[in-house]
Amino acid sequence: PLSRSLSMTSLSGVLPAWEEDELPVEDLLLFEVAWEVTNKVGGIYTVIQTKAKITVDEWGENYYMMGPYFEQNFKTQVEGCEPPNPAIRKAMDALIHNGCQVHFGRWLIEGSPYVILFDIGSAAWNLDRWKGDLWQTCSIGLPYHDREANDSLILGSLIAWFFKEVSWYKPNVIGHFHEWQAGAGLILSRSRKIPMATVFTTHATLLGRYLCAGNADFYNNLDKFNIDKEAGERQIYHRYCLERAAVHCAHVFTTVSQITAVEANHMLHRKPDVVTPNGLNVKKFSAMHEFQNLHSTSKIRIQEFVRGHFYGHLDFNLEKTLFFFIAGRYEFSNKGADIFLESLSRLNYLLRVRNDVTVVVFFIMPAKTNNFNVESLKGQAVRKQLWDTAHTVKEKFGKKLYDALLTGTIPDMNSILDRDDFTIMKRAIYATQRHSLPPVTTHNMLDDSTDPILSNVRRIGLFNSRNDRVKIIFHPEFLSSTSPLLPMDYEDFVRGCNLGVFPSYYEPWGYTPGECTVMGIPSVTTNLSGFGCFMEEHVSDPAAYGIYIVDRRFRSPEESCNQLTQFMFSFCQQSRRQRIIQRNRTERLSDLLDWRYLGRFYIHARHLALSRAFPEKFKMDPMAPLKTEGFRYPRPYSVPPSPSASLHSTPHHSDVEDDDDESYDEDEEAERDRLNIKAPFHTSLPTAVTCC
Ligand code: G6P
Ligand code: 1S3
Repeated sequence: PLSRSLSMTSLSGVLPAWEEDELPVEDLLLFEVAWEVTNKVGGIYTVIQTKAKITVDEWGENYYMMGPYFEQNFKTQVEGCEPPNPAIRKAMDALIHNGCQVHFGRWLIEGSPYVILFDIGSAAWNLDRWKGDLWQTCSIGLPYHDREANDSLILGSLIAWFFKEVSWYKPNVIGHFHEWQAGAGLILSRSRKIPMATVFTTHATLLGRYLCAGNADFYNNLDKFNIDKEAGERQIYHRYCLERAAVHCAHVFTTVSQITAVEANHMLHRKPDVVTPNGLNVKKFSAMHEFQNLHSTSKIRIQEFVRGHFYGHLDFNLEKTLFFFIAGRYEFSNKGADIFLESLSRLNYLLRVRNDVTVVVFFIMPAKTNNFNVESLKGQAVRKQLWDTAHTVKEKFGKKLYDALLTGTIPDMNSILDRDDFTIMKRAIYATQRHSLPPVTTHNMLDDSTDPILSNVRRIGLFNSRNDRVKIIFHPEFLSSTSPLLPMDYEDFVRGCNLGVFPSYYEPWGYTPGECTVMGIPSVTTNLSGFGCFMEEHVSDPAAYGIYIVDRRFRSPEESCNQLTQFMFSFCQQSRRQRIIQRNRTERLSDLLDWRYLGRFYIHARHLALSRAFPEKFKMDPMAPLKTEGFRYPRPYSVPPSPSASLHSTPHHSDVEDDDDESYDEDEEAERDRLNIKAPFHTSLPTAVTCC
């Protein structure tokens, strides 16, 4: 049993002081429940996986994550062990003795949190009974055919049962449930009056996602939707009921951004109590320029791939080629791939008329495929052959040169290569001839004719022809370092790119631009994404820091396309030195996205839940809620007031592309900015923040 006093001032110095005299808390346990614990499906996995370290640091042995058991995931990610807490062991045994399999171990990620994983299949024989319980308790009926909803009910029933068993030992329990798939556990625990504090976090609303994907003018009609009817028409009424019931049963309801808070208020009819923005586990390098060096080495690897992919058409200068990318779940319009393609066609026109830069754009979005296509694989094989040929000739040349020098002569350069050497070189060059254009997609698509990206590429005519200054590569599979085509993992790939472009229409948070930011890579986001709004709130002149925010809220799609085109075109007009300086600024924002700063909002949500569930034991000052408002990164020292002007007048502006001595002015600027900016977790929110 633990003995823990809730003195939160020691954690962050931020939260209102707890009345410690009244809070000798014994046996306080935190359980975090999500479908994505050890099970990567989407963004929630990133949240819980990156947050684990700070939560373990705070809670130690009293923190447990709970989710579904999948044999393969367990074998590859979890080290099985015995639960250290007897209450947990006994609760697990109660389920196991009734035929339900429960597994325990340490998740092998940073922080090594304990995980309790429930085998859905082993308990499936209870499904009909548990469906009956759900119906009796809250009149929610689950249809036979919805496997995902049925599985979430099994998980929820097992978890509520587990909490019931734990409650015999009378600990103080906090259950934090993520997203509707974990909602049943919360609903059942509350309806069975298990004494525990509950938090429910939604990372998106079911209806919001569906309505946006259906091209509704969502944000202008938030208050006009008949939500029950909309859910019914989309055949998600039962899921929406689970989600809404969980939201209303929770002591504390949170969501990941302000924009989703507004959405939740309309779609779920409850205003979130706390906004819990998503953070990352930021790693700082001891050498300040290390991330720039990593950009350089990763970029070289991408250049190699591009050399192969465009063999026979390499009539553009790779030194003047920029790499843009979009990545994520393949939701064509929700993720903004529609306006991105439209803007690329406009950018292509502008670059053809006014610039010598080439842009290679990667679309990394998984779709149904039948593996890599032959043309893409051949490209890499041809590149390899050219490399081998060059290497062979170089070796022979080097040996002859060496022999000549040994005899004290300078060889005749015209005869140092013989006919055979020329023959192999010519044969290698002939092999690079191709009769088709470099392929747009790297894989054989199963739905080639109806695929939205390919259909739009056909419409705008960006076929990688010689005249195009914008080239497209659609890689419809997530990246892997074991790929025979582009052997890089996602992180290395992002580091090697110049700009991430994420012009989402529906994006409750959006990890992709955040991941770019902590690696010092500029990105485009929107004021409809949680991340974009967060940056708008906390950074003066985000574009100067390499965060371009497209207005998709108050402008028409046409205007948003023009704005996105303009952002990309301005980016292309920067010199290398300006890009280097901008990357340094981007990277400086990473403190703002660090869980060490953002974790405090989770702490606040938990405290609020405790004070609501057990008001006699836990008290909070209701007049001092934690806010994210207040902190703002000032405009970088050297940037003039207009963001567009800032692109052309950063210090020591040079148009010379290979002018990449980054040491002088950016260090000076960094020093000035450091004096100007107080990193957020050196200050204490909400009162002692640095304001502009
Ligand atoms: C980093 C490296 C430089 C390199 C530059 C390329 O800053 O430290 O040596 O020249 O990246 O930047 P670019 O924006 O052209 O990819
Ligand atoms: C959701 O995942 P998504 O890509 O379906 O949750 C993520 C984590 O909170 C969030 O970043 C994203 O915007 C949501 O959409």
